[in-house]
Amino acid sequence: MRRVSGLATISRAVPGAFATPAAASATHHRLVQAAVTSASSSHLFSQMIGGDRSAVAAPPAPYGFAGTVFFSAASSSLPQEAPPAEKLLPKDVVLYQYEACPFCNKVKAFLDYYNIPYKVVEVNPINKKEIKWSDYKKVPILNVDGEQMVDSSDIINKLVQRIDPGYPTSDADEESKWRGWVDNHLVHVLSPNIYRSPSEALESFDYITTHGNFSFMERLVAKYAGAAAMYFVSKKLKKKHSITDERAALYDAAETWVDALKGREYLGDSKPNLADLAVFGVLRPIRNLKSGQDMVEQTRIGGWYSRMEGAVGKPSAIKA
Ligand SMILES: N[C@@H](CCC(=O)N[C@@H](CS)C(=O)NCC(=O)O)C(=O)O
Repeated sequence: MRRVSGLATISRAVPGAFATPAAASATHHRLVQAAVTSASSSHLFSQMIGGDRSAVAAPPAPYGFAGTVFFSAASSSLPQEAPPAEKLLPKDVVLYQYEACPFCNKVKAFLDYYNIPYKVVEVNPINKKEIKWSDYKKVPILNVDGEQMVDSSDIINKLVQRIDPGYPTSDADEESKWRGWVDNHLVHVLSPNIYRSPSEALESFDYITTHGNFSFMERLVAKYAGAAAMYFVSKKLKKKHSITDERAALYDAAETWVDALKGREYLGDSKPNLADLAVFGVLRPIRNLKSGQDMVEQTRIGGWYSRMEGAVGKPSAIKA
């Protein structure tokens, strides 16, 4: 059972700490994106590896992405501002992850959107040998030029300040509030949904074991034992988070998010902000599961989700 619970990667919905808010203006975002695009095309096009990794259909391991950001786009920045100082560019970014982990996908949505090149190490959830070197026993772990960063929201907070020191920060703004909602509410709705019934639990574990780092035998055992275990665990999680009807809670969360957009393309207005990236990131692993399909069919979230897919792009990565 200990081993099985180690496989239940999606069920670990631990709220993250928050710090970086951001009422980043559309202008600010445009500047960031412009710099990213120019930097990425000039430095890193050669590293681009194509790869469609839409949730279930994705190939087993990581892909990476190419690009690079880094510059200081302070509020006074002009579009023709010089590119970021070379010293701000991360040279080596490695993400230790589970492919189906919502927190890891949140970090990846950020890296992909900002075209930060990264390598991915798929961690075996049973023995975790790939992260034996670290005292932190969860994923994601991001190594940025040798510095270990942990906890998805903290990672994003640190990265955004590093690549874009002018990014507005405040604990009290709309962006911060919705990032908190992702970690404190949305993630808790996911597990009860993807393990709702025996068939959905099996579908989820088929995805997890197909895309995760398992040995042949682990994969066989985990698919069925994991699905069975998580079916029961999800009922406990439901209770713990006071969820009575898990699908209703998922639809409600999706509608709540659409309401938060107030008719805007993104929460960040004409460009996604960190809250858009967080919601998109945690939903991406479930999008092609039955729960994600139901969510898109039964709520108004589909339009925004498709825009996010376009804005973030298809993740591709370099396997470390
Ligand atoms: N607050 C953390 C939560 C991370 C987390 O709970 N990750 C899960 C995977 S989704 C994990 O590593 N659980 C421990 C395990 O699998 O043994 C974050 O936002 O990064």
